[in-house]
Amino acid sequence: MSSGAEAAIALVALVVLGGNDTMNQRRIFIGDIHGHYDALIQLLDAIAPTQDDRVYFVGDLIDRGPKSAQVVEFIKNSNYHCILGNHEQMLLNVLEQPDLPYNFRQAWLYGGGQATLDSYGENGIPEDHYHWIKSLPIYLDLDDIWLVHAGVHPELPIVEQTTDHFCWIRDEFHYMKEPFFPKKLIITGHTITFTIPGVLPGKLARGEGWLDIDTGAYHHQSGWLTALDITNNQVYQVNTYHQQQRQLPLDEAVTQINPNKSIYRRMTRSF
Ligand SMILES: [Mn+2]
Repeated sequence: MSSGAEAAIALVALVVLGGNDTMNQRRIFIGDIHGHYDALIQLLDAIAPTQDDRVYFVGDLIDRGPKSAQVVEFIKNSNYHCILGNHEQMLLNVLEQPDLPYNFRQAWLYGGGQATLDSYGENGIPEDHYHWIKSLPIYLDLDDIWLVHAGVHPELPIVEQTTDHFCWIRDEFHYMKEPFFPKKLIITGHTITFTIPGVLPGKLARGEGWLDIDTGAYHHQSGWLTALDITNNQVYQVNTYHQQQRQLPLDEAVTQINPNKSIYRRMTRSF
């Protein structure tokens, strides 16, 4: 084949595929892991990311589950991307603020922090892990996708929003009537999907301009850890309780939230 013909075919392939993704390059998003290292490894075995794929974590690598230290060590040494979750934020607050009020310290320890400390053993959290966690961005703008742990405040410009908004928000975000970004999908973790009315354990949740992939890996009512291959609209899941694993199309794995239904409207706070 002439090089001119090859170039023409390559151009057609580019036009057909469009966007950021090519068939050889997947973008994969992984929900809150919460110390479930074994499930993470099982999930990555199922996905088998190549050097060309890009893998993103939504934060909350640590706390509650048994192997937070191993999860941090693994992701820190990979070429994957990760953003800050509220559990990493709590850990940083406890480590950095010796005068942090007692109840904040306790909130972290009882909210899963004790399991993280236990996973590090008597030597504690090594400095390189602390610096790596501290370096995590609070969001990633991937052009057509905006990755953030919890969401955004629907009524504030991005520049006025804080780490607390990005890491903690729930209802105001989930019951937005219109997408925050006209041309970006916001992908989050943080709120276990089945805590949103109408969503069953294991399902992803999708609303106006957002998609929540935290299916509650640590929670006894679910146990599902989720990865989303958004390039191919495939969902991979591993269960931390019975190690079951499954793969299904996104449309079958997601529950659509309708913010105009009364069941959702009554949960929206006024602000
Ligand atoms: Mn979480």
